[in-house]
This record gives sequence, C-alpha cells and structure tokens, in this order.
Amino acid sequence: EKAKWPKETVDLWAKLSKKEANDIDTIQRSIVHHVTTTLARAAYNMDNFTAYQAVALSTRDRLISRWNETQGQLSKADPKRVYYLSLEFLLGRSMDNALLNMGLKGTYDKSIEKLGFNMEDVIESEVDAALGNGGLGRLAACYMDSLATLDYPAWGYGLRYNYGIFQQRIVDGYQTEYPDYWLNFDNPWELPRLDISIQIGFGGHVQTIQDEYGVTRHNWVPAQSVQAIAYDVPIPGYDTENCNNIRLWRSKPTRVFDLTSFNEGNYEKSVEDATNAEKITSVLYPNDNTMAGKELRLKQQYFWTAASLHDIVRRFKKSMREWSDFPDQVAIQLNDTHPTLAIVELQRLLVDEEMLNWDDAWEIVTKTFAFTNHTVLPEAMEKWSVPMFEYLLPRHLQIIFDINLFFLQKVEKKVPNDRGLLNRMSIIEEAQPQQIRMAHLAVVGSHKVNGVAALHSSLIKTTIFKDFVDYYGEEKFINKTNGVTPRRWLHQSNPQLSALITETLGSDKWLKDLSLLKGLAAKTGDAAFRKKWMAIKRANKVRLAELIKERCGVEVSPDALFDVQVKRIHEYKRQFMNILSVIHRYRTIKSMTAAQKASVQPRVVIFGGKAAPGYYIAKLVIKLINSVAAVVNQDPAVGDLLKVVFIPDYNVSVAEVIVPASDISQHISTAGTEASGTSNMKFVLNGGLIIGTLDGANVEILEEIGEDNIFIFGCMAHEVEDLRHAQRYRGVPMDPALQGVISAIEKGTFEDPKIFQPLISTLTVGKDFYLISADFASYITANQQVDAAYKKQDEWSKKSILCTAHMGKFSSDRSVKEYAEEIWNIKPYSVKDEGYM
Ligand code: CRA
Repeated sequence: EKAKWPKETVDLWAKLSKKEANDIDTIQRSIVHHVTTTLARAAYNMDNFTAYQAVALSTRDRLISRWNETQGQLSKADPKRVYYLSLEFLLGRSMDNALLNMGLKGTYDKSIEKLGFNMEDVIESEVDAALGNGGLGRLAACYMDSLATLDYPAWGYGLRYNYGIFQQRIVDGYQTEYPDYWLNFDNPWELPRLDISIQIGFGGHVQTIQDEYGVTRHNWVPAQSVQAIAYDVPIPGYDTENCNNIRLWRSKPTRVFDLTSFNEGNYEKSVEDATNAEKITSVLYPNDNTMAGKELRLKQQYFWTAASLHDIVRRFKKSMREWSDFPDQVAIQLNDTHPTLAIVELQRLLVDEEMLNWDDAWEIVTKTFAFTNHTVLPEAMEKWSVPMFEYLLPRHLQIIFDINLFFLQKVEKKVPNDRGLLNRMSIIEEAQPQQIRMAHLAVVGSHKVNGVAALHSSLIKTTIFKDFVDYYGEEKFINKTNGVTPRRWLHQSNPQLSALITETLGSDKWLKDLSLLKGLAAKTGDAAFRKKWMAIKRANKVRLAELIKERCGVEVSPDALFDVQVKRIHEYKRQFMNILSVIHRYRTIKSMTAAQKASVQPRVVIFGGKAAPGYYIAKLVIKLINSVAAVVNQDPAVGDLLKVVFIPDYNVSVAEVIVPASDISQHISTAGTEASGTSNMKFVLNGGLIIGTLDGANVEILEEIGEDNIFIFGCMAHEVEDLRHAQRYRGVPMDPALQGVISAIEKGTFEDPKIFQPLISTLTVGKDFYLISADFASYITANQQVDAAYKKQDEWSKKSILCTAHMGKFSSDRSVKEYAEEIWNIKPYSVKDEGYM
C-alpha cells in the first residue's frame, strides 16, 4: 500500500514519526498531556496515584516505540528466535525498571519533582504484576530482562490471569487469602492486541480418513472452541534499544452467546458457556512445587501452548521456508513440564494439518524443544489421568500413545527383554486409572534437558532421569545454574550501593558484566570504604524497620542483626526449624543472668512468604511464627535482644526492600530438596551473608565466595537417604535441645498447644522426613557462629564486601548466554536506533 503513496505522503509520515527528544521539557509536556487528556484530570485534583498513571503512560509511549522498532527490524531480518514458554512470569512493578533500563530515570525524577511530586512516592502507587508463585516465575522474569539486555531475539509466552497470586493477610496469626485483582485499574504495561485472536478447540472426537494416496489421516473435530486474545508486554533491555515481548493469552468465548441456546430461550446456558470460556485464564494456580491435578489447569496448559504454537508457526510460515528449516529458525524452551503439551501440539500440526510424515515431523519437534526441570519433589511431578485427558484432548492422547510406542520400541531394541525398564521409562504409568507422566514426555520430546544448579542437575541424572541418561547418553542432560538480574536486584533495589560500586570501579560497566564486581575485593582493607559500605546497609535496614513498623506494628532496632527468611512456606524449606531455633534462643535468653545478657547479640528474626491455600501444615507454621512473635516481642526479660516478625503479603516489591537490608539470610532446606534457590543469590549480591545447607545453588555460592564468608551446616544430599532410613528403622532419639523446645510449646508457652500438635507430630521419631532433628544441633551452632562473627563488625564488613565481589557468576546474563550458546543456538541481533517512533 505504502508504495502507492505519493512522495509527500511518505515524507510526511517519516517527519511525524520521528522520535521525540527526551529532555525535561518534552517529558513534562507528555506527563501533563496524559494528566489532562488520557486521565481527564487537572493539577488541582491530582494525587500520587494519578501522578503514577501519567508517568506510567508517558513511559509506556517511549517503551512502545522501542518495542515497535525492535519487532519491525526483527521481522525484516528474521533471525532464529527463542520462545520461552512459562506459565508464570513474576514481573513485579514495571515503571522504575523500565525507566532505568531505558536510561530515562534521572530525567523523569527531575521532571516530576518540578511538577510537585516525588518519584519514590509515585512508584509506590504501582501494583505488582504477580503472575507467578515464586522462584520459577521470578526466574522467567529475570531471564526476560537478560535476553533483552543481551539483544537476543526472544519472546516469552504465558497466560494473562485476571487474578495473580492471592494477597495474604494475617488474621489472629493465621494466613487468610484475598483475591489479587490486579487489573482493577488499567494496566499501562500491556498492549491489547485485539486483532490477534486464535481459535482453540477442546473435546470432541477424532475422524480417521484415507487421503487420496491411501494414507490414513486423523482429523480432530473439537466439540467446543474458545478464543485466545493476545496481550503484549514490552520488556526493555538495559542500555540497548532492544525491547523484547512477552505475549500473554486471554481466553474469551468464541461468540458471546451460543445462538442456538439463546434463540431457544435458554439464556442462562448461553451465558454459562461464555463464562466457562473466560474461566480458563481467570486465575493462577497458587501451588508452588505441588501438582493439584485439576481439569481447569490442564485446560490452561493446552489453551496456552496451542495458542503460542499457532502463533510461532504462523510467523515461521511467513518466511516461506521448508519445514525442515523450522529448528534453524525456532527454539522453544519449556519452563518445567507445564508446557509439555506443546511437543504434542507441534507433532499434531505437522502430521495432521501440514501432512508431514511422522518421522520427519518428530525430528523437527525434538530439534526444536528443550526442557528445564526445576524440582525433584515427587509431589510436584505432573501427571494427568488418561480418561480426563482423553475427554479434553482425544487426538493428543492418540499422539502421546504413538510417541510412547515408538519410543519404547527403540528402548526394547537397545535393551531387550527388560519389562521393568520399559515400565519405568514409559510415558504412561500403569495405575488405576493410567497416568501420563509429563516429565517423561518432556525428556523424550526434547534435545536437551537441564537442571537449575550443579547439584540439582547431577541429582536428576541419578534419580528421576537415571534410565533416560543410560539410554540417551550423558550429553543430553546438562546444567544451567540459575541467575538473577543485577539491574533489578541491585541497581534498582539498592541504588546507594549501586552508586558506590560504580564510583569505586570507575564505571557502571559491571551492570552488564557482573564479573567486574571482583574489583571490589581489593577494597576490603580500606577502612573508609568499609564505613561507606556499612552505612548503606544501615540505611537499608532503617527503611526495612519502617516497613516492619507499618506492616507488623513492631518497633525493631536497625542496630540489631537482621536475620531474614523470606520464601514460599514449605516443609522442605524448613521455616519450622528456623522458628524452633528462635524458641531455643528465647529460652536461652530467659535463663540468663543480667551479666550474661549483656553479651548477647541482639537479633531481629524476619519471616515472610505465602503458603498454598490448601497446605495445612505450612499454614500452621505461619501461625506458630506469629504466636511466638506475640510472646517474645512483649517479654520485658528479652527486650531488644530478640524480636520476631512475620511480614504479611511477601511479593516482589516487598522483596526489593527486604533483600538490601539483610545481614544474614536463611537458605536451610534439607539437602537435595531445593533445586537451586535464587533469593540466596540476591541477598549475597547485596552484601548479605547467608546461613545454609549444602543444597541447590548454595553449593556454588560457597565455591565462589569461600567458606569464610558463608555459614554452612547440616547433612549432605548423599547422606539423606541413610539418615531417613536410620531414623525410621533404628529409632534415632530426638536432639535434646529440640526436645526442650517442643516441651515448651507443649506446655503452652505460645497459645493453646493443641493448635500445634499436628505440626509437632511431623517431628516424631521415624516421621521427620525433612530431618529437622538430625540437623538441629549443627543449625544452632551455625547460628552461634553468626552471632560471634557479627560482633566483629570490621571483619563482618570485609565478608560482606567479598560476598558482593564474588557474585559475578550469578547474573542471569551468564545463565542466558549459556542457554543461547549451548541449547538454543541463537545469536544477538542489535536493533539500530533509526530515530523513529
Ligand atoms: N519452586 C525450585 O524449587 C528454583 C526455582 C527456579 C523451583 C527453586 O529451587 O530456584 O524453581 N521449582 O529454578 C519449581 O517451581 C516446579 O518446580 C521453585 O520455584
């Protein structure tokens, strides 16, 4: 069309779509423009929230022009792209991050200050985008930041839930859940693409037909269909023009009303069908590391993978390439087993709709997909019951059975006459009813399988995927240690420390090459530097103390040692062990003379985290923490020597305040249970020391920062099995200190002991699955070492600096680069700033 335009029209477009300048005057105009037009407000009736909206809209304009430019240039160049399929993207707030990444933060600060507002207050008006449960979803967000920063052509695909992770309030010490309707006010960080709509089928039956060459073809005739509508979320890179995309799908009814029912006067039924369609993307499942097995969850997974694949295939087809080129243009990463149906859907599209033969299609599929495993916990392994699956996806079930048949035939050929092996490796578990093992399907349909930390990746090779390693060989099973983005988790959340690092290193290059932090190690001998370093930590603690006052009503001293455990509440993460040790500490202090108390290191123990709404024991742990806090915090015999707080509604934006303020944080899972952990990396990056077990990424953090700068305790992963066995069959007695603590609870020191009985019985001999009793003594000792070390403030400050200095490895830039080079085979493509909107 454009070609037909006269030159003056073309020139006019070019002139008018020139990018606006980013000077203060232009930015102020754009903000005021949004206040007076988009928001229909005026200076005299504006609050911080309106200011936030206007600044957000002005930021969004700039974001979208970069996004548009990036996507336009990428369409033309058409390099190989990676698609990151994740049911969760835990993005948190966007505005501060977008301004920092685009290099506009300083200008916006000044612009709004002159307009009578303060950026820090304005930022607080933004609600978190909380479309994730914890580590897995936040990892996806960090990876998107790094992919954009490193100029990799990458898209995320996910679901646009109407309700994110629930909001947690504490009532009488108990967790209560409230819906997170985050879209209550318009979401400026998304671009509704109402023009992009895809039909997704469910149910129905499969027609078998002979085509004109006598080949049997299968044709799925779904009974229902829903529409997938695209919402695009721009992800700007740091210090680059590149701006990637996360496409989130929303479900809508195909036609608003089922016209037949409507015309027959059955209005209710016609509305019900519409509601059922909308339900698919209504809510995020609030389980972390556990599988609920609900039909609606399976619908979400198919809806999302089918829409995403349709989109990916459509983009590929525009290039008019051969199907065999598909894996040279497209890499798809499966973030856990949640998107495994994408493997089946691509096989179906290629065989049923594109008429490829099975083997050619399967080769394309397996070259395209790679799979990340995030857990070894049995309760998290996804399985779907065959009857339920068949009802929703009859053709996909046939394809899974065929994939399994051909796979098992090959296994049988390689290892003849081993029924046990076939049973163990089969994608179908022979239970009543049969179950589809999604992890096996993901392994069989991918060319690479990775774990998320060195220990985890080696564990999966000897446990859940052992037979597959024997069959495929070692090369298919690799490690990609997790990472976190230093932009959000240091530069944005700890601006003072970021500034000190930049000043010390002489440039801000470390923000894109985190290994440069090692330059800080030379400064440990510089007393003036140490003083600045610790003053920043203290300022961050003051800020956290204010948040604690506001949210918990408890006054804490920023001079005490801040001890933090914030993460999902889970038995394997052992918050229970932490609070039991706090009770031990409380009892010890109570038994002291005044003279003895004088040498006690004051400590504030800070907890935070959500429990899955159906996880009874985890919710009791929250109750116990709050009951202990209530007693300890008002005990005059203890005073400031010990305070305990539970910060409600832990989320990304709260983490941004907590992480920079910790002196010590706790990563104390039973060895072999935490795949990686990522908050451990964030704390150490901010000069916080950690106490932890030899689990997940703690092992590699220890390797990097050295044993003098970390407090390690407890049993090792290879010992766990024997310990459990000994406990069960040889009746190992409970640790005496722990016994004392339990007696105190049972005597009613903290509310009615009946409440906590179910919790305590998880510790009775033979049942203590997470080995709290086995690790308790060494845990107490490690905590005493923390106290002693913290008293030597000079030494502590050196440790703190060395922690930050040696965190280079844990940038998500490093992780993403490894994925790109060793799994996806993609190259950076840098967008040129052509000066257009
Ligand atoms: N719950 C692991 O438990 C890991 C993250 C990201 C988890 C964490 O140790 O850091 O993934 N596993 O790799 C998971 O979600 C389904 O499994 C997590 O966040």
